[in-house]
Amino acid sequence: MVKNKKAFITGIAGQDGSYLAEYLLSLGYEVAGIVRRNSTVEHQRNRIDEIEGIELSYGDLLDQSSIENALLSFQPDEIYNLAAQSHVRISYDIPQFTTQTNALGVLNMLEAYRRVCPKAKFYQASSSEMFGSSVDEDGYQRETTPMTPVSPYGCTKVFGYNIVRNYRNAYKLHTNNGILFNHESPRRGSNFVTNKVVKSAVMISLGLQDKLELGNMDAYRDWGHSYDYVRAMHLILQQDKPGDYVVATGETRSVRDMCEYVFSKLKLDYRDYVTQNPKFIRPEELPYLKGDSSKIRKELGWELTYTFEGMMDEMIEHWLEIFKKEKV
Ligand code: F7E
Repeated sequence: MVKNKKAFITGIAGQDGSYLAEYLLSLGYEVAGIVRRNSTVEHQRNRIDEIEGIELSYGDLLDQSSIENALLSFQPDEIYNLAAQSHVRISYDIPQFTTQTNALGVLNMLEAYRRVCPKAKFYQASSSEMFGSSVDEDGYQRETTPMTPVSPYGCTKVFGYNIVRNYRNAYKLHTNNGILFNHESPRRGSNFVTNKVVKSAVMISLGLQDKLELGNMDAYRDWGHSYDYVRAMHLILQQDKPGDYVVATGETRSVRDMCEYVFSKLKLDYRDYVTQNPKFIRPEELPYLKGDSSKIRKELGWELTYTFEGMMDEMIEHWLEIFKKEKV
């Protein structure tokens, strides 16, 4: 009998962790993950409550013993390190925690992996935020674009990216970086801009809210769907040789364009409802992202299944269903 592959996921209760767990279970994997202890148990596992067959234990990237114990007992073939303090603006409020988790946490994961199960393959959730203010002359960011991060979050992710490459070369480990551009879904936290806009626009359309306050509406982002991006993570770990891959749609839109699309879908004009609040403006902004994902498309055959419009429509439907039920 063929043995099922085993995948270990940190950040399994997050947007990407939940899609990845579902996807790997559908491929016949055994899936385990760690979650952090939280005083409100009820909301902690919302995204994975309905998914059957995940083996969960308490753990934290900053608690080396918890990672080693989990890896020792599960003995994974693949490790996906998705756990992070992932909010860029909040990384200014809690820069030290962000650095401990996103930088030192990656090192802790690599050390535990190297000691306990070095034959496994390792995926690190690296980010387009690492490029910061760098853009190639043709208007894209790609694997070779210099990294000049413009946020504490971006700086921590550059450390994670580099230490993953260092462990690959120094210890001949199968460590990989997915450099993922923004990716969204109905499971995105509603303090990220896409889901904040969709949730508020739906509430406004149903008479449940009057206005929406945003920060910089002239920032451009390359927005894909989390489901497509977790398939990329899995593809990256199916290769014989480790590597680093940009995952992006290659399209860019401003926050303003995104608002216009969402509000007009709900037969509203965003200019009647959206105002700017300096509270949401970042001390230093990353103005423009557009990724060139030719490498993963050519080498690994990765393809998108969602368009931007399809993804936003799915998010609108999600919130309409929730708030219409609440109204009844
Ligand atoms: O902001 C602008 C904001 O918080 C997008 C994370 O997954 O992607 C994400 O980071 C843009 C920025 O995502 C509001 O200034 C305007 O320009 O949705 P966001 P992000 O910062 O790009 C990267 C790739 C990651 O790795 C991160 O983990 O929207 N914006 N007004 C706003 N943003 C928020 N959150 N709230 C506003 O009111």
